[in-house]
Amino acid sequence: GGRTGTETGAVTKTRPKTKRPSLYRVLLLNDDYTPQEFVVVVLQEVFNKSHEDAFRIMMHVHTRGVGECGVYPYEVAETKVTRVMDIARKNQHPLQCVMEKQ
Ligand code: TYC
Repeated sequence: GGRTGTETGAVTKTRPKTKRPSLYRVLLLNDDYTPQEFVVVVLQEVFNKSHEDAFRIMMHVHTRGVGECGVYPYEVAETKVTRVMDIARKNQHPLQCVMEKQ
């Protein structure tokens, strides 16, 4: 921590104010039309998952309706959501990806 002199000459202790970035969960939503293998490839490419982990996450979303792809600082999460939505739209799949504060 630091020490700061005040007007009166008193010396007060201060805390180091290094605020950690807020974290956001990136979620994939199920739908009836996006092919399973497409979702697996997206999870591998955008979220750097192994094929095994990607398949597990895809099946979780498929059966439960929603699932977590990862937890990231705001800007990283936002970029991943945008990448997923762009790839889905380009391939004309209705796949939805959202983020929420953890
Ligand atoms: N439910 C889709 C199907 O049966 C597969 C799927 C899984 C779609 C996960 C979206 O986020 C998703 N083809």
